Amino acid sequence: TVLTEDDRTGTSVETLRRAFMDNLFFVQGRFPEVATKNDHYLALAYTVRDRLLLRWLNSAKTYRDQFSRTVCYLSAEFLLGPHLGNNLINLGLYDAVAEAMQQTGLDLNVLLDQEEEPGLGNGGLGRLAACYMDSLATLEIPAIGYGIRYEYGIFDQEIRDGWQVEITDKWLRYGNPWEIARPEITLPVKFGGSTYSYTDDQGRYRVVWQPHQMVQGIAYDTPILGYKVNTANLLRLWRAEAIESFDFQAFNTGDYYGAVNEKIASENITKVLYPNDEQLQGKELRLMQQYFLCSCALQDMIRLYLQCSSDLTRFHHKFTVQLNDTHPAISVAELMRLLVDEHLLPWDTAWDITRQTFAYTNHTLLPEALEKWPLPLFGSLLPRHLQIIYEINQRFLDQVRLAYPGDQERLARLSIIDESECRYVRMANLACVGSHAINGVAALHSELLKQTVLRDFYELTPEKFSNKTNGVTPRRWMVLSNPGLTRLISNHIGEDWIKHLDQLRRLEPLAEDAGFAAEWHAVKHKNKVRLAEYIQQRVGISVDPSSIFDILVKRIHEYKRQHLCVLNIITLYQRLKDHPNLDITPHTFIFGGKAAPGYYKAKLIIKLINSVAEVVNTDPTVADRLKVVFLPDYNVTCGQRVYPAADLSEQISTAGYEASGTGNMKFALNGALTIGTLDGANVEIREEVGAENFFLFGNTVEQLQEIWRNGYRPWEIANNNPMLKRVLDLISCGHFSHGDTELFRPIVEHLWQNDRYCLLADYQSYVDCQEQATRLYRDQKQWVKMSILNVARMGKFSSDRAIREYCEDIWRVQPVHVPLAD
Ligand code: 26Q
Repeated sequence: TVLTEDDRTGTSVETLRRAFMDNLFFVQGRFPEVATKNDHYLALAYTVRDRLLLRWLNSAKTYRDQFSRTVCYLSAEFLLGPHLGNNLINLGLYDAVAEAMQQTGLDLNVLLDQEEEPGLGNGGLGRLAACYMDSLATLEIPAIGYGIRYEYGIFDQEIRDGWQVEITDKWLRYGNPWEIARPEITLPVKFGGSTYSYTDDQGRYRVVWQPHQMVQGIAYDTPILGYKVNTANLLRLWRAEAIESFDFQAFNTGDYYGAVNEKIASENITKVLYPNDEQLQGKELRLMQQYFLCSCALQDMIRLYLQCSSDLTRFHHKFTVQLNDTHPAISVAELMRLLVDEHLLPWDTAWDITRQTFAYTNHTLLPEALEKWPLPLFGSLLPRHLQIIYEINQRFLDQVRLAYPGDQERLARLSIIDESECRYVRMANLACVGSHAINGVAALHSELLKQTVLRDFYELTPEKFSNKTNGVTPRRWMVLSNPGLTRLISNHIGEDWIKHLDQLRRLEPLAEDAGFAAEWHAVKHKNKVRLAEYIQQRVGISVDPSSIFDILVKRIHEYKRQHLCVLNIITLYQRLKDHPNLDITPHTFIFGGKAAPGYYKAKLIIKLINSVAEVVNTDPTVADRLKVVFLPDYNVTCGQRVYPAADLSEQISTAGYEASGTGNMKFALNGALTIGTLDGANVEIREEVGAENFFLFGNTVEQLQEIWRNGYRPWEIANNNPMLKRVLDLISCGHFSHGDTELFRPIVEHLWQNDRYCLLADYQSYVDCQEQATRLYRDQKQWVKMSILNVARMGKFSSDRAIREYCEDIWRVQPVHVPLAD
């Protein structure tokens, strides 16, 4: 018998083509002759979505029937990147759909380019959450990601006259086919007001929170499919809306405009994602966002729990909750409030449940980046939570006093309330006290955490601490973005590596195979040609695909030291000016990254890069040997073009400042060699790929500590290094700023006088290492061999490995297989 395929679930080319035409007509409402690119994109997205929903509903049913233990990943950011291509890869339908589109006279690549990426994150932390959602689904772990559905994500970046200009990210403008609104899943969230207490008729002490404002959270669900499994997990993002209850109307009697204003105020809560450097203090709306997320997420979990059981004392058996940094740390107090005030559990029972529910991941060592909220602000917005935090703190400090009698200073450091100058709530302390597990994101970072920012907590409860080195998903960051390399690898070792990245080891013997090396080189070259075309089209600079592509893409921050890379570029430029016939390796430097809108120095670094680019790119003496490109609006989509085309990956942060880095992993997995410091996950990457396949430079954490202990004097370094001094002077004298000697003064002056991030201390080592790397690049045989060995040994950095470790050590959760019922 011939089974006809269902148009909504079938996977043959013919069915996909028919389903697409059907959606074009009945969803988009278009005849093919007049359909736009966006119509085509949406028709295809809905075609793919139908196949997703089949798996999603089966997953949900399986989990519900089995009351499966579920991971909840709480994060203020999920930086997903475009869905279409990734879903096609994970469904195993990429080639079939490409074929179906071709038969329809369309180019799948053009449709893929139509998708506006959901930029619901700043950078590493948000992207990590997205990689982890991919791995959770691929490993068949029941999971829910809880986040915020920002109406405007991270701003779009334009470069005007070399400066960054921020443009509102209207990502929802043309609709979002990947989400399903759930207007029936609506939860109330309170703000402000006051509390009162009384004793109820059963003699229980009760606290009532009478809020000043109430909003509702509405769920928007996006299915997250695993790779070639039926598991599709839930990403549930919340949008804030006004509650128009009868009370609300009565309250505003006769004041229609007042009522509308309250509506607008409520909806502001999920309007915009905050960039990550903004001075926290006084950012009331940010605290509202964080609490809004936590309250919605925890109420939702309790709602789901009560559908199957009425015994909340076992809540932590059903759910385990990971806090992605301290942004959702108010969850600790919120779960206590829900359990004690609303579900009437005794404090001690609630506290046991709470601590067994939460685990906390720290992503930073910068002390000034630790989240803290002024008490008056906190108390006026969340009066009940402040009481709860006081109670938690009092009980906690009683224990500390027992452990360390008389140690007042330690008590003050451990306290959730900072009483030093102004009073603050310290969110990291709250997260530590309220969690059963605490982890850093790379081995070095986890060690430094124990020695510095979380030292007292480590000494108190060492058993809570562990390391979980970050990872990235090979599906998006290799299979989707680098099809050429994926094909080459799979032709030689099969496709298992996509789910078991350790298998890349099987490439090692091929590093000696000349034929394989030639193919490897050809793939890289093709990727570089493609990036060169994009650069030409985007910024009008022509770059030579056989030059070394030396790439630094990440958020702009002083500790990441983009300007150290600039110092080396000017050094090279200077040497070429001094010796016009100098035989250097043709070199293309490519930068990308956004600066937080309020971070002036970071924006000035962008201006510096563009100013140096302007001079270098138009100077005939260096023509064709040195090019500098700043790619505007670096985001996930741009990353997918950039990583596969890199020869050299710049990972040059000051040792001890980059918690992990994940771009470093994406580059190395795509065959770039790394020039880097012993910082974050660089340390482990070097360990894995071998010191001989990694360009190491710069001072170690210990050496830098020593330098500061002895009194760091950057001006002495500059005065004793003629080339460095010339480079700094060249910037100061206005060579890159049309004679303006003021423009870059804040950068250069800081380097001379303070140099907090030790650029000058690492300068010579960096320049030497750069030279060594570029010289080696001329030996293409050797370079390609090192590139192959890098990829072969990068298996550890799959997010699948990271998620397995979280599952075993922290979450104690197991896979649940989802069958496809038809
Ligand atoms: C906080 C308060 C108010 C407004 C914004 C923020 C905020 C938002 C985002 C603070 C920090 C962030 C993001 C931090 C981040 O991305 N950290 C990076 O996390 C990666 C994943 O673990 C690491 O690889 C990077 O090393 C780390 O810098």
